[in-house]
Amino acid sequence: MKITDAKIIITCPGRNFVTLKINTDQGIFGLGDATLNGMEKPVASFLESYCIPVLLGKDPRNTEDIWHYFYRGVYWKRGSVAMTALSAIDMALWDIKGKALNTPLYNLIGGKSREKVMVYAHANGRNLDDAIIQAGSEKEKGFRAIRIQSGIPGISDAYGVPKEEGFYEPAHKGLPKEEYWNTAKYLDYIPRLFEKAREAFGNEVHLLHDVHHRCTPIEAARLAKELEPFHLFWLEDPVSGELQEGLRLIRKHSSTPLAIGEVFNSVYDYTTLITEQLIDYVRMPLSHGGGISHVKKVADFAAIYHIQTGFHGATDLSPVNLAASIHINLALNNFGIQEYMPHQDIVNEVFKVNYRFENGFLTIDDTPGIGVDIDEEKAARYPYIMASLPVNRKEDGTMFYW
Ligand code: EZ4
Ligand code: CO
Repeated sequence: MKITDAKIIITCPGRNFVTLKINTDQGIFGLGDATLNGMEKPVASFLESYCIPVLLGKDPRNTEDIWHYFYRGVYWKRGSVAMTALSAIDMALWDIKGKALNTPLYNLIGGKSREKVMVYAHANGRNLDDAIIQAGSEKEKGFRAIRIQSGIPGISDAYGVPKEEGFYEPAHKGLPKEEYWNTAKYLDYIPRLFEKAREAFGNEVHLLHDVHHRCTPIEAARLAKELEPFHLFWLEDPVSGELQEGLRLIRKHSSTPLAIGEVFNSVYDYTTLITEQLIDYVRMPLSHGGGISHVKKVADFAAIYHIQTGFHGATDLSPVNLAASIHINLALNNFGIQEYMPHQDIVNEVFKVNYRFENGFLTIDDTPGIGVDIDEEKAARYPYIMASLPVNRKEDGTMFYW
């Protein structure tokens, strides 16, 4: 079997998605998600100008060797752009493998450890009361787990919290918007939000919260400690994960479970976090973390240290990534939870999906491979529109993590 050609499909049904389509001499094709929010074109360009020419003629069944070719073999390794490209290649090759063997992806990576995948919803409120209302409406839809974010009085933009009703979309059209942040106000507000949430919902639902890397380790330790009485399922990205040792400080002070890794792209971002058991959930998604070949290894490595998975799954990861995530979630023994925000209806006109949400869980059918298809004619109706994630400054103007 040989790779004969490959192409990039960029489409913007409400938001940009980049899809890699790899064709073979046996008429089988595979799809991979190459979307990196706000940096779609650099990934597409790297695939087109370097990866695709290198792939031509290779046997698509050799997923392990091809993965290492683009990771070990290249001199300029890693980075979000290159790893998103490699993720898309790996995903497409596993899709081909499943189709060639006439079996769904989960059968190639261990079979089913469960029939359905627990997911968590997003509730984003303009303020505390609104956040409780939004969380209540997610609960009504059947979700068993809800991430709650809220606007903070005195902070003009809280990341990802829309000012008006509508779809969640942290990226804005055009160049990056500058947002301003005040950690003291945030730290005062959030424990009250979760106190209210437990009053409203009792212990019936799992509650989650995302800090988006905006605390120092000691600030995060205070937050994790003050949230302890409300028994969060997890606190996400409490600090930037760049300094893995920083998590030791949070761990020393609190039993609130921690989740990290949506911006990671290699197992080497995780070695200290996993071996010292400094976190409880790995979040590095298939589409940014090296695809199925690599994320499966990270998940297995985490399992040895009693760490579970909770993969990133916001709407800027395409249906191809979500479907592939469901396959791996079905297979892994140490699956924890999957992030899930439904895509807009027009996204599901372009992508034909094979998964379904019901009562707080996602299921997938047994179509061979990943099981998602793309309608290229419909994709062409929605041309690329530049959009960027915001940058974050402290109130005095200092550039800050987001
Ligand atoms: O900020 O997907 O946990 N989920 C998140 C997401 C990410 C976006 C970035 O593109 O933090 O909302
Ligand atoms: Co996050």
